[in-house]
Amino acid sequence: MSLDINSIIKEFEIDGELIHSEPFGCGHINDTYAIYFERETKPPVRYILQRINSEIFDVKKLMENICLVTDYLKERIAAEGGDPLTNTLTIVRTREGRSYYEDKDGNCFRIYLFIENTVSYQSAATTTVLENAGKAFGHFQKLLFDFDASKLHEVIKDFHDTTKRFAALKESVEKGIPERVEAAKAEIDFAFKREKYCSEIVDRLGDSIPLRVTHNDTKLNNILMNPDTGESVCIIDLDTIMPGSLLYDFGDSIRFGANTALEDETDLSKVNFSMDMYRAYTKGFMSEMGEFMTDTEKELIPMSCILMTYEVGIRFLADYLIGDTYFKTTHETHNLERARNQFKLIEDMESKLGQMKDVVKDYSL
Ligand code: ADP
Ligand code: GN1
Ligand code: MG
Repeated sequence: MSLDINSIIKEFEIDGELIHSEPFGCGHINDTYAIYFERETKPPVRYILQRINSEIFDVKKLMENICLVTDYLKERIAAEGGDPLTNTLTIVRTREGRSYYEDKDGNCFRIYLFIENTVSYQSAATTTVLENAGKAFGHFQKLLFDFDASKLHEVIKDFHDTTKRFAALKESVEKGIPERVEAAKAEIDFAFKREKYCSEIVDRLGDSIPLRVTHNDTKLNNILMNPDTGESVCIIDLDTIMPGSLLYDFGDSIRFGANTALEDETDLSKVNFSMDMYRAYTKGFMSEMGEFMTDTEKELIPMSCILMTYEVGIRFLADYLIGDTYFKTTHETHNLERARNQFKLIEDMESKLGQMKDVVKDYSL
């Protein structure tokens, strides 16, 4: 979809003339653009403009969550001596003081300050980056420790309820495009054989696994990092902040960051689970959150990595079967390839589960 960016930006509290805009980043959900404005001082100032995916999100509720959380984080960040303008997202308001603008066709747009001098990694970078990513998400959990979870809307219902995700897969197998169901026989079989994983976290949530405020989409490319030091500057993509389990965040980071290849790599010989990356992330995360975690949470860390990889894998697979309605794709088999990639990673993790448990013990002291 091509956007009339000029007519969108005039709704927002931004001065100066728009001189350039370009699609930006590699997200699977929103349409993201960098937009550049001329200023008296050089270079031009840029912002992030996003068309929020209103097919999957209730935008009003989502933006209420983001406003509440970023306001809270800004206070906490200032109190610990950080910079509230770069260490969390800043929403640019509309001229009417709203956090987003909805056009006459129901398209919803928001603008964030662009956080400069940062990179977002698309695949496993170095152990230093992974250790810092672990620290960053652990610290993020810590900052939100006392945030009242009841204030937040559940923006996507049952987002990490793997049992319901499995039920959705089954339905896609029954009602999906027959040729695609046929083409994905081996992957469907792989997923069905592992149904037992589904209940590992969700059945204990709110019981031996505390309900916390979690990010729920902790891909490495949802952290902006300092390219020189590899340290985290800002955690972004706050769309899915909701009550959840710390294990969701841990497992999701590992499924992306400890993969030796990109998430859509089709040469599966390149897709392996890196113990070094896993160790580095565990070290960083536990240095921030270890003392606050329950024994059950610690015990389930390795399983959470398998589980979150499984959950995303079956989501890619289900989306392929029903004709790619959710994740952005560039070609017909894209979601199937992504599912295969995740399943290869699961096999590798399954063979290393014992070692993964030992690593958690190393950092639990
Ligand atoms: P999606 O939900 O589609 O993944 P994101 O909010 O993660 O969308 O944004 C997509 C990409 O845009 C990010 O991975 C990052 O590279 C970039 N990005 C998003 N927000 C900012 C920001 N405030 N400053 C700089 N880059 C950003
Ligand atoms: C989506 O928005 P993005 O690209 O960071 C998805 C995650 C998946 C991920 C798989 C709201 O993340 O749940 O794990 O793709 N986000 C949503 O790459 O569904
Ligand atoms: Mg993202």
